[in-house]
Amino acid sequence: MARERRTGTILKGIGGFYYVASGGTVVECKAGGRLRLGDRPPLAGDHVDIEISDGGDGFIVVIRPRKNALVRPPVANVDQIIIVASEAPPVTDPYLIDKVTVIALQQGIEPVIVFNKTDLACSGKLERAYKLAGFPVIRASAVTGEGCAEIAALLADKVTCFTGNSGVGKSSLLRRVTGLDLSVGAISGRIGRGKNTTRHVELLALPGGGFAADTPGFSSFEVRQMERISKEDLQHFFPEMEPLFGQCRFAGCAHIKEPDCAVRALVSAGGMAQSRYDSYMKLYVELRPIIEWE
Ligand SMILES: Nc1nc2c(ncn2[C@@H]2O[C@H](COP(=O)(O)OP(=O)(O)OP(=O)(O)O)[C@@H](O)[C@H]2O)c(=O)[nH]1
Ligand SMILES: [Mg+2]
Ligand SMILES: [Zn+2]
Repeated sequence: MARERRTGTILKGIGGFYYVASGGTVVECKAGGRLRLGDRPPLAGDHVDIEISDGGDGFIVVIRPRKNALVRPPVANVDQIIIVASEAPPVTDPYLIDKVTVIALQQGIEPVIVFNKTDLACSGKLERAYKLAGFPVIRASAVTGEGCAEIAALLADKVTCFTGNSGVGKSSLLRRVTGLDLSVGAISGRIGRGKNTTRHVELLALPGGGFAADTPGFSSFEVRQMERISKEDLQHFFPEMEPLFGQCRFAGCAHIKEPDCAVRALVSAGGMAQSRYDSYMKLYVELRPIIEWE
């Protein structure tokens, strides 16, 4: 029956069809019955085996094991998340950056923080906070092109999600870096819709290899993702705390108000940004305790 069997990467799923990048083309596929009805439906970013029938119809027959999967935006096999932030309006709330870095690290995804709109504002304050934490930081401007070569180099052969509060310049940067016309998109013409909708993820096949998703704002990183993290695990997703483990007076120190806490001493000494520590405390209160009554 099958004319041809191939492998590929799902760019987008919409209305029961999946658009699979395979060998330089995009094949419109349906999911085989078992996959469609299973509790793990195909996601953008999935590596799949497809079969193309004599009539030219594509079917996804196998989803390869995922190295990770984000809930919202729904995308699998993500290598890095580029968090776009800005000190010019709309100014980014550092708590939102910290929430995304925690989710990324928990999923084994490398976070990169890009401070955009440096042509308008760039105090360097937030930049220092993230350098202290050990994250890669890039200064950029979609207007002057600052940082764009660096971002382009990061994208090659990887799957990257761009996130950040609305208006921060995600689409502008992606357009400048890749040269792609994002308002049209590689496959949206075929689907017959205009711009990306916020409810769907579309991976763009990049001219230099790799894929990128222009995901909607931070709000799309739903709390559901955080539910898998316990209070006690949270400290492991703040890399600047790591060297201090075992140095607090109490073995089970939560680094909140215990005496002789090495983490709080680090914050006082300027080795951890106050904004990062504030985020830790805020998240600590929000997360569930490690004891679960299930
Ligand atoms: N001055 C300046 N303006 C920028 C820069 N980057 C983007 N802008 C402007 O900021 C506005 C928002 O940019 P977008 O690229 O649409 O922002 P976005 O993050 O994609 O926003 P959403 O799609 O709503 O999440 C536009 O008017 C851009 O022209 C920059 O580096 N410098
Ligand atoms: Mg946008
Ligand atoms: Zn402590």
